Amino acid sequence: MAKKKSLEATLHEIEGIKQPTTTNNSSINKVKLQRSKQPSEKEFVEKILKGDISYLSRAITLVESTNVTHQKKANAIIEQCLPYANNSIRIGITGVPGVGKSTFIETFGKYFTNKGKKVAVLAIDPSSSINKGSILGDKTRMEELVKDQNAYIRPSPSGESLGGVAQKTRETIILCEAAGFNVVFIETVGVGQSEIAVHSMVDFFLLLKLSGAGDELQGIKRGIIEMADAIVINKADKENIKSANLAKTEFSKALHLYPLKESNWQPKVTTCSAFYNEGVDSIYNLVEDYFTLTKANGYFEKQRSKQNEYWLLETINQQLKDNFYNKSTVKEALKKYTSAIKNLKTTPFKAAEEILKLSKK
Ligand SMILES: Nc1nc2c(ncn2[C@@H]2O[C@H](COP(=O)(O)OP(=O)(O)OP(=O)(O)O)[C@@H](O)[C@H]2O)c(=O)[nH]1
Ligand SMILES: [Mg+2]
Repeated sequence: MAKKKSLEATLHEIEGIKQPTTTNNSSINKVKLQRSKQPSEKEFVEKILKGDISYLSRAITLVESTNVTHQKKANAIIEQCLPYANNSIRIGITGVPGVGKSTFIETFGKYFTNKGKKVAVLAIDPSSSINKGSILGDKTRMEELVKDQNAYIRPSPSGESLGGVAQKTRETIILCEAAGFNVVFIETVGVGQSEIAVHSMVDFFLLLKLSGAGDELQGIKRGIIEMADAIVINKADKENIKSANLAKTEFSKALHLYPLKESNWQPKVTTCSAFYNEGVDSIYNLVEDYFTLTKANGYFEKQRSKQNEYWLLETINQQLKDNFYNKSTVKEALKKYTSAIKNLKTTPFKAAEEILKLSKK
């Protein structure tokens, strides 16, 4: 009985406090109405071109939406923004988790905003498609940039395939550029596939590394080194300085073994401490040199037009794949043939041939 009483006591709630009277109902309704009202395409475009961040964010949300009506609207907005885009430099930053990408962008980004540039930071996070997280969820690592009037940080969209996320990021670049952002950073975690996606949407590709004991070149994919316009050994501070300099020498030697790039740019190797802001100024100069060179020799334009071609084909591929795998007949056939393969009733090749026939139906 005593037990029952104490339970009752636990469940007993004291009377709540009254709502303060300072919030007036008509202003609440006004805010609600404004939130529910979807601006027209024209309104979106006008506001974005004026650099309105809240409209930019809402347009990006439309881009990221899987709702067909939203996507149609997003496409129309992007198309109208397109003539105003393209006027920026796009920089990709990659490296293993924890190498200091966000810290680097925070420090490096400030160099640009201090010179009056407007910086947008986007991310392609392959892990977000798996655990629906986001590498930029922790905006705390960009404390300064977050507060900067001239910076805009957008966490990566989640819950999609890498191809889908990459495409949305590319569309987001267009919107950011139309909104006047003239430096776009794209952060991606170094796991292979995502670098290729980022490389195909940026002008300059920067690989962040950590110096470690032993062979510096071990475990690095050749392809990623080939893509890099600069290799920066981060965390070159305190007791790490010596090993960072050693790593720099090793990478410089290694890079000289690669043929000269089509851009005519000799990739650079340098060290920095993003955290203590050491050596970051020379990376700023190096990036400037790169853009001076590639804009003068025509590579900048050429690469962008090649990237457009790539994205045309990539989008078609993605769409074809999605359409195919979303067919209920294909889903059923996949199930049926997977078990047939398991039971050694058919081969993967024969099964693929049969399933592919469904694409014509
Ligand atoms: N000593 C030192 N620490 C650093 C430096 N740069 C970053 N760090 C620290 O390294 C940790 C990871 O930094 P982040 O910038 O979050 O690394 P990241 O590459 O963005 O990590 P993910 O987004 O998780 O892939 C943080 O604790 C930073 O403070 C540096 O130059 N020197
Ligand atoms: Mg990060």
